[in-house]
Amino acid sequence: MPSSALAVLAGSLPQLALSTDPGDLEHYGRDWTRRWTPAPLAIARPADIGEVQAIVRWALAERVALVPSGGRTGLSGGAVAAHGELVVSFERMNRVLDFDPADRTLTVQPGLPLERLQQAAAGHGLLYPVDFAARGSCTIGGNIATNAGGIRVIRYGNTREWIAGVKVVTGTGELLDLNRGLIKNSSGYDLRHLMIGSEGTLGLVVEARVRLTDPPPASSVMLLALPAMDALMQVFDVCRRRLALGAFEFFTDRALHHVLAHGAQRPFEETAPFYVVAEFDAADEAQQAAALAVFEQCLEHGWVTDGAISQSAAQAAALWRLREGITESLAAHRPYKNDIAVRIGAIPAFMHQMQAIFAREYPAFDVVWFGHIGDGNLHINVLKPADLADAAFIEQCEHVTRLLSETLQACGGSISAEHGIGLVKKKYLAGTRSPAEIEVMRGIKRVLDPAGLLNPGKVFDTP
Ligand code: 2HG
Ligand code: ZN
Repeated sequence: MPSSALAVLAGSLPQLALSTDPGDLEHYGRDWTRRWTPAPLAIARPADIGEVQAIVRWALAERVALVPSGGRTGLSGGAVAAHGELVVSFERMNRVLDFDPADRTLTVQPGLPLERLQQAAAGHGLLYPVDFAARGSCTIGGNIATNAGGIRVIRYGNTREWIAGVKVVTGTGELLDLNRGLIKNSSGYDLRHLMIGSEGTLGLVVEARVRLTDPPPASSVMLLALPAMDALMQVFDVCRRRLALGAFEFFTDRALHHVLAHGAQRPFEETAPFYVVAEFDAADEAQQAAALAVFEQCLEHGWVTDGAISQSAAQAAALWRLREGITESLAAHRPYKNDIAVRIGAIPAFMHQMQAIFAREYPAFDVVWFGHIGDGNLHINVLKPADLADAAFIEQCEHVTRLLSETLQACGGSISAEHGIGLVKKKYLAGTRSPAEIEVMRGIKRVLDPAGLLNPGKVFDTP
């Protein structure tokens, strides 16, 4: 890369705090995937929208690719900079700009961590309801880029539902102010929704107006032990009918094994192949009694063999830790991750098919299933056996992912539910999106980023 180009940028925008420090290049050049060696050109930390536009114009003139960077907690390589790109970190654009009480919206900068956004909403007596374990590190800009989902999608939907407006800088340096907080706006294409989930390939999110809602009702958490996979759907059905569910998550005994080994407390002695964590409204005695009745009904039918219901916020947090601690407990094993979506009705057949494939192809793999049963989003983490070389492991996992992709294609599922395509899943995009769809996506990319400078190589390859 021409270091002269960097000198041009540093000369025209000295306030960018450009860094080429090797520690910074390493730190900002990767996300939570650990497969690529970070090799960015430099790190820029713009402080406002004008600086972001100036960076894009410089990138156009100098033909330098840009990688937007939030909390880099992504699991698909969407924030990886491994080919001399300029990383545009939004960590200095991390403020809440405005609260609008009439519209119940917060206007925020992209580098604001999700947890701080949630706290800001709570400070106004309201709720920003999108939530997941990486809340302390991930940022709202990254959440928008991947249309992040998480643990409360069954009640509140994905990030998309909560973005009332977004400002983006496109690959031509143009600033688009999309939807401006309107609830109804039937004036042509909703470009806001095109930007949400585009993984930084169409525009850089430089500001967002997020919608808030009423604070959550008092809730309790139930942990259930299930003797068989098919019971998952039966338990979900009865919970959905009889409780006001806020979350319905599951994990397997392998996930519990790792999370306990990582320091979590065993909730009860009974062991089982599957576990459910269900959060439900428990604001009054009737709702609490309904939860007990559901538990008893599940026991009677043999769908559940043991369980616990939280009696305090601390107990609820301890039960949630069993589910939310899974990713961290697996990290040291360098898992190969899959984040798939199927229609809820297709879950049992899909799980049976995939379990048969793993048993046939790689019976020695430690395969850890968990995720968001209530919205059809399953995480399948495959752990690297100690005696298998990295390259061989990836090759074997990619073989399984091809079979996974075929299985998904057959049932109309998706190779990415909430983590994005990034670098990790782009080989399999064609199993989820038709050639005609991908061609439309390429056309949109050409309009908004004609020079192909925005996060190139993510989602699909561009010339
Ligand atoms: C979760 O649901 C996250 O906990 C991470 O989406 C999933 O680590 C994973 O595979
Ligand atoms: Zn998830």
